[in-house]
Amino acid sequence: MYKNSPWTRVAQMKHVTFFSDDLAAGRRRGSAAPEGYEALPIADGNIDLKQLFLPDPKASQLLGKLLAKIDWQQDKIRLFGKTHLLPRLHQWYGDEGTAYRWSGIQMHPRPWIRDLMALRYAVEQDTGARFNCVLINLYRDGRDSMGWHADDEAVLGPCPAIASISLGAERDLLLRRRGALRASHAISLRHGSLLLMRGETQRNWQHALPRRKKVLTPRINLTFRYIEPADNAPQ
Ligand SMILES: O=C(O)CCC(=O)C(=O)O
Ligand SMILES: [Mn+2]
Repeated sequence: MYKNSPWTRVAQMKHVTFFSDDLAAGRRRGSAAPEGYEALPIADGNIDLKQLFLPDPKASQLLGKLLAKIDWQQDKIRLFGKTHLLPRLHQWYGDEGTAYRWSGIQMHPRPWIRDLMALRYAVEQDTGARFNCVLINLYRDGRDSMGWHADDEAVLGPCPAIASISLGAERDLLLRRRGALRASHAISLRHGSLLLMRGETQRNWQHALPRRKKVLTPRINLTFRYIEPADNAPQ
């Protein structure tokens, strides 16, 4: 059933528990995946994947341009009274009024560059969702990572659509039901893929990008989001 599917890995990964009732519950999911996307059978959320959103050579050209053009920054966060460098670099682009704050880091949007604007329109066309900002992460190699979290900041609204594009090294994205200690799905995110999280996904699930020491090459991930612009926000 899962032959040639990105979800195959779930069954193969020993530390992963696959709740078979997710499949049954998956039938209760809300709206269907956009055309050309494969829906991950999770309960109480919608995660859809298009493996070849950007086929090569487009994906590789974009990877090269972003690696060179983005003014990457490495921020620090405070955890349990200690300051740590984030294990990745990042940058934030968006329309005016889309400042974003998470884990104590305030990001002001840089004005769109042409390649990112073109990508934004392509993503909007393909998914049917609207986006006005993007967080771009650079994982320099498999030692860089992102911890468990949900993209559930209030400015994103209660059921945000988040479009996540991966370029470069293939990495695993883990998903776990909120509160559960173990991952219950792993998705292998390939070069040029687009993963769309929507509906109640952020409310019910967390995701993480774990270290993978064998990965020696960089990966860029872009998550397009929609924030109600600050000027129009209710007081
Ligand atoms: O790199 C990824 O695939 C995940 C990125 C992510 O979760 C985020 O930027 O919030
Ligand atoms: Mn996230």
